[in-house]
Amino acid sequence: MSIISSFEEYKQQYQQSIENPEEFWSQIADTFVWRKKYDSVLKWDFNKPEVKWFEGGKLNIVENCIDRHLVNKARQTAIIWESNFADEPSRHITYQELFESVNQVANMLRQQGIKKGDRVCIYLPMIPQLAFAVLACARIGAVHSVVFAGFSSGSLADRINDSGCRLILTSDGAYRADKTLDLKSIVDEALLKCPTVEKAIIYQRTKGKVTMKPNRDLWWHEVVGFQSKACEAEEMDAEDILFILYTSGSTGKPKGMVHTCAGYMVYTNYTFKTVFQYQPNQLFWCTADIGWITGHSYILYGPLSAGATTILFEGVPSWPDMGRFWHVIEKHKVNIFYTAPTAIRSLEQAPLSFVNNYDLSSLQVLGSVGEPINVEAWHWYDENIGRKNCPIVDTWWQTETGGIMISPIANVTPLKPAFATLPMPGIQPAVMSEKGAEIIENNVEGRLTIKFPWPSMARTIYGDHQRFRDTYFSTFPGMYFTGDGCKRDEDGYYRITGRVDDIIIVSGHNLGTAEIESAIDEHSSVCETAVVGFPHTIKGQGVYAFVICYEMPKEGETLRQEIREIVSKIIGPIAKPDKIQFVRGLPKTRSGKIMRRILRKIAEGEVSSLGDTTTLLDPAIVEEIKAGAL
Ligand code: 7RM
Repeated sequence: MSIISSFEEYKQQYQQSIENPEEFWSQIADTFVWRKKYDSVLKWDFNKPEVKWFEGGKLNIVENCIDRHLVNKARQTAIIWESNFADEPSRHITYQELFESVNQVANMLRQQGIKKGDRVCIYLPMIPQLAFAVLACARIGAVHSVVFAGFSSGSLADRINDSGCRLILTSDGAYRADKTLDLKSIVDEALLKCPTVEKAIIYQRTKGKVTMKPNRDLWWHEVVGFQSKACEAEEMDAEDILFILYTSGSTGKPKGMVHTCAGYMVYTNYTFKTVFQYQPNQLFWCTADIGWITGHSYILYGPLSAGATTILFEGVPSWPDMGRFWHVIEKHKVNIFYTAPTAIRSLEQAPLSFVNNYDLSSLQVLGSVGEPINVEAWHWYDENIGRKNCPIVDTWWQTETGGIMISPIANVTPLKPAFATLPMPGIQPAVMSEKGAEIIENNVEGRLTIKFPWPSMARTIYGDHQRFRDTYFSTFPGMYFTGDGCKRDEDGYYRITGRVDDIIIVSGHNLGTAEIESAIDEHSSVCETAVVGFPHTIKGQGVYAFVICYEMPKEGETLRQEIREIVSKIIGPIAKPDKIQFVRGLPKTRSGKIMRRILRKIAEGEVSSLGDTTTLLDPAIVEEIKAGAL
């Protein structure tokens, strides 16, 4: 499969991928190491739903991520680890070293009785051992379930129990900016409620005091260090489970999304190389945590299967100061930088000197993921970080999709700020009306579905296939429903407007909250906004905006008036916020997404029943917003 180097080529390849998907994907699959070649490329039935890619094929994803690179790249750096502490030396881990470290952990797991198919929970900070642990599981065919090391003991216990993990890999503590989090005590509390966990392996990161439970807890350095550096990889079927990753559901019970070996490998590798136009010897940095799908796919599996050098960053963007990202880019000469709008908007609040102190000239491509990026933040990123010299790939995808679905291809797709632009080859989006009919024309708006399978789609929800079907395949029978709303403009470009449960209907007009937010963000005093609907006696629903300003306004009325005018100008008078509350922060999930469910309750005046707020980044901010509600 030739790489795409012009927009013409993209269009041609897209066409081919739709006309003959099996031929298209088998050409890409043939670039990997298979122990046995697959018998069929694709079998599918979205009504069940059942999807099988590369059935009959046998492989191990770690042989593709590490072993095959040892011939030419044994001494090339696979992972650069950058500490939470700017003055702690970074670690350069070569492919050879990665191979040996992964094998030692894999041998330890086998010694503890972990076999193919067993579930292993990984609850570790962003340290090299997290990467070793993930790949070690994959090497022996154990199913990894990474839980972001910031979740509470209750959330951790729920996830462990849902998939029946037999073992957990964790650490004494985690550093987060100037704080230390006692991971081990969180694990201890969780494990009181987790009967399936037989062993806990503890890595020493913070050297804090921990209590070790006899017969259950083992120190990492005591059980890993002496292991052999060679380890036979398990032979896996293409459709064997590679991992489970939990994503929050609307009901509160997290969904264990199941990803399988071959399809996930093929698609994350393909999209990594295509979207970012990755070239050998470039340095790639994705700032996500490995606890999220973005980290799984674009810190580990995508870059490593491509033989790239990937950065693993333990720290936060704002500490020791707001220049940390830019410092790391200068220090390592990062070429491709992939981050989230929430990070961009928070760094935008700092004086520009934090950016301008650093030499960012190594940057060639910028990426964005996680939320719609508003036009204003897009321009800030383009001008101040990319110096108008780097394409921005606004990549739309989900935990469920495994890899990037709709996105520009760097230096190939003509960009439009805030548009995820066009589908990747092989991806067939459809815009659906509320009544369930596909809208064929352009210049439309509706619900985003995908009508044909792609290799890295989730196969089920662990232990609950019925819920998988109900959530994703029943709204529009025979199609995968993303839960997102979108617009398709006159050029066929997609703009994701947010979750459809984030749509407000004002006097019969459908308004996407993201669109209103983007308009409000255009005001020069506004840093970030969250918009929700609230019951309105005349209009049905009214628009309630929670607004963060660079500086808290002393007298809000003038600013409120200006904000209303901007919205009126950009979208129309219908979208003007009825209520504008200035806040210092917004309730966010730990991956940086606004929890509109909570804001909606506040806007509705139902403050007594906010539901579960334990997965919030900063629960205190909710109290503050409640107190100031209009
Ligand atoms: C990768 C990831 C998925 C949801 C998705 C969207 C939103 C993600 C974009 C975006 C607009 C984007 N997985 N989303 N990327 N919206 N533009 N480029 O974030 O499972 O955690 O979230 O995130 O609503 O459905 S996720």
